[in-house]
Amino acid sequence: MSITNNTTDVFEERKKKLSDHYKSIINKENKPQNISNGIYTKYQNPVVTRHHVPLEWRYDFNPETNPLFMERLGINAVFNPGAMKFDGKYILMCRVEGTDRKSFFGVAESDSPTEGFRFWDEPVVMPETDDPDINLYDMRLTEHEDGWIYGIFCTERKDPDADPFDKSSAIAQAGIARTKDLKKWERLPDLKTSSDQQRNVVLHPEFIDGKYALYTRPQDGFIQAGSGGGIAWGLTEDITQAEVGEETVIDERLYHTIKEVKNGQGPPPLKTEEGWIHLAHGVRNTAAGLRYVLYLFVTELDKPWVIKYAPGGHFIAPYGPERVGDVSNVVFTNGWIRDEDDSVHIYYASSDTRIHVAESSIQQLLDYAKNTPADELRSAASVQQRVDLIERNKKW
Ligand code: M1P
Repeated sequence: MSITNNTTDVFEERKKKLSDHYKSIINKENKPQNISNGIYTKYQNPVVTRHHVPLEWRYDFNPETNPLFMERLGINAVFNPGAMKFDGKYILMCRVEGTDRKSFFGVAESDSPTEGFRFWDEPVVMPETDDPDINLYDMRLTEHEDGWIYGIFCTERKDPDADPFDKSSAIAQAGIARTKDLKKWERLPDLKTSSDQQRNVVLHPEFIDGKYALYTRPQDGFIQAGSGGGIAWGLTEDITQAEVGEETVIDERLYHTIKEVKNGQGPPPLKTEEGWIHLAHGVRNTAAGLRYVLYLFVTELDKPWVIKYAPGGHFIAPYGPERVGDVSNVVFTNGWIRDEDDSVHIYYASSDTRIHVAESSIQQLLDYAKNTPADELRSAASVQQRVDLIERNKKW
């Protein structure tokens, strides 16, 4: 098809072709991968990609103003979703990134946890504070026992103290909003902490001593943790004027581990009889740049800030095609959904580009947490763990 054709034909042909492609994407079946490690099963196809974004969000459908049916507002990537079950549907609060690099939130919904996700008709219109966000992303959804659904996300603004020629330095802080229906949002003031930079802030779903509890991630720099020690914990009396005075590191970054450079809490933790299951990301540096993997740990039921089980190594890492994308060698999560039958669907993004799902259960996650040896921080100790396993296996 050439643009020298009759423009009415071009418009109709292009619209049909793109609509057919969109339909094929959203109706694509998704099957579990054949081989799994028994801890979780990854699915074959991504569950949401930039191609899932409705054409109405991208194209001008008026033949007079867009005779060639050209894209007007492109989408670069869809990743890092918050997740929850709402009205019986699986909901992904996706980070949608336009070609202008600005992220915003869009809800994708399905009857199934692993396929059939479709965006709602319009993206989320998030109110701004007096200090407008330049970019916002990575919402964690928490159904709090106070009755609200909270969305805590990163709000990014230019560093006001940056040198005039420095067009990159930014300040990241935690934006807070709440809703009852995921459509109408009440924006609350941003979280106040003493940290220069805050990303990966997550609201704990229950009150602790009558206070709201937050997982934070203090950092000195936008990229570098500096003196920031890891995932921290803090309390605030009033979520409508949220302020955390003291941040206590509960899961520190450590030399020669998967969380050496930095880490961050993923979704809100899942409550079980044996404690709270947490999923987080850990970052290390390599000659090819930062590598982001996911890891899991469990905290005490009555003290969610105290670690009970810390299995060594990564839980999910980027492999195969997941390794390639806008920010390669990254997996990141901020959403999972636990069902009534205790199945757990973990939504993770690869390389800041698309969203995948891995299926597990509370039973599998607890078994993994309790029976995977901790990282003993030396090669010789790791070899001994493996030799012990081989030795025990000789009896079988
Ligand atoms: O690019 C990888 C990830 O980088 C950031 O995570 P962190 O704050 O731990 O460095 C986030 O911006 C995240 O969105 C992104 O996926």
